[in-house]
Amino acid sequence: MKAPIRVAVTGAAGNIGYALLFRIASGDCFGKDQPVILQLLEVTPSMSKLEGVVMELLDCAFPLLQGVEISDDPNVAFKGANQCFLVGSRPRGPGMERSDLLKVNGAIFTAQGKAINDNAAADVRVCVVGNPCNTNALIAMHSAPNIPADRFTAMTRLDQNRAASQLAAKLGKPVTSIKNLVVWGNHSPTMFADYLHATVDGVPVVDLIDAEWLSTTFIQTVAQRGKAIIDARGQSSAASAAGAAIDHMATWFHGTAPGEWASVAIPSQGWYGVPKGLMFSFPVTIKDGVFTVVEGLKHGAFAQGKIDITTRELEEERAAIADLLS
Ligand code: NAX
Repeated sequence: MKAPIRVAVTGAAGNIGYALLFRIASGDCFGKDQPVILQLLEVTPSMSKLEGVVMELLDCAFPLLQGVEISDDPNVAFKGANQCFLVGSRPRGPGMERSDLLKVNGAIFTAQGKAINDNAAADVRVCVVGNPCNTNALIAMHSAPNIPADRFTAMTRLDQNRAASQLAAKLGKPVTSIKNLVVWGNHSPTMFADYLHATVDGVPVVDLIDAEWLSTTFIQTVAQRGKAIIDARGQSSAASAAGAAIDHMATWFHGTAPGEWASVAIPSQGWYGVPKGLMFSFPVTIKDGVFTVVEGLKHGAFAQGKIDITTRELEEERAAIADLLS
C-alpha cells in the first residue's frame, strides 16, 4: 500500500465540495491504489454543515480514505498538504462590482496563499476553482514566494470538457474521439474554446462542421453554458465542475497520455505573446508533474482577436488587484 497523500479542499461544505470529496475519497482522482487524507477548510459558520458532510464521507467506508480533518483555519487545513483544491470563494452579491468581487476574494486568496507557503508539503500542487479563478490563483501564487510559481494553476478544464462534449454531440461521435481542443485565457465568457486545431478521429473538426456554426453557436454555447445550467437547474454547475477539478488534478498527477493536450491556466512566461505572469489557460502536456506548453500553433485573425480579448480581461483583473501583488 502506498503512503497516503494529504488533499486539502476549501469550501468543502459547498455545492462543488459535496460533489468533489466523495470522488477524491473513492480514488477517482489520484488512483485506486493511492490512499488519501482529506483536510477540509470552511468558514466558521459552515463548520456544522461540514461535520454532516464528514459523517457521510465516513459512512461510505471508502477503503482509500485514511483520515478526514476539518478546520476553519487555513494554517491547519494546509498543514503538510500535497494537493490543494481551492474551491471556496465569496460569490458576487447584489450591487457588487466586479472590482469589489476581485478585492474581497483577493483577501481570501492572499491568506490562503500565505498559509500554503507556510504549511504545505514541499511538493504541493494547487488548483484554484473559486472564481474569479485565474486572478485568485495569481494572488495565491504571489502570496507564496517560497513555492515555485508553476505549482499554482486555475481551472479551465470545465470549459474544455463542455467544448469537447458539444463537438462530440454535433458529430455523433464519442467524446474520447475529440483531441487537441484548447481553451485559451480566462475562465469567463471571454475564454476562447479553440476548435481550429481540434480533431475528431484524427480529422480536423473544421473539415467536418459548418464554419458558421463553429464560430457562432458553438463558441456562444460553451461560453454561456454556466448560465444555461443556472437557468435550467436554479443552481450553478456543481457535479460537472467537480468532475473537471478531478480531471485537472488527475492529469497533473498522472500526466497526459501520448498525443493528448490539457487546458490549464498557468503563469505565462510570455508564450503566444501573453504578458508574463498572467494566469492564462494554455494547451499543455504534463510529465512528472511538469507542464510543457504546446508551442508553435498558428492563429489566424479570428482566433488572435479572441485571444487578445481574453488577455485584455485578465490584464484588467490584474490591474484591479495590483496592490495585492506588490
Ligand atoms: P457554494 O457557495 O455552494 O460553496 C462555496 C463554499 O465556500 C461555501 O460553503 C462557503 O462557506 C465556502 N467559503 C467561502 N469563503 C471561504 C473561505 N475563505 N475559506 C473556506 N471556505 C470558504 O459554491 P460552489 O457552487 O461550490 O462554487 C464554488 C466556487 O466555484 C465559486 O466561486 C464558483 O464561482 C466557482 N466555479 C468555478 C468554476 C470553474 O470552472 N473554474 C465552475 C463552477 C463554479 O462556478
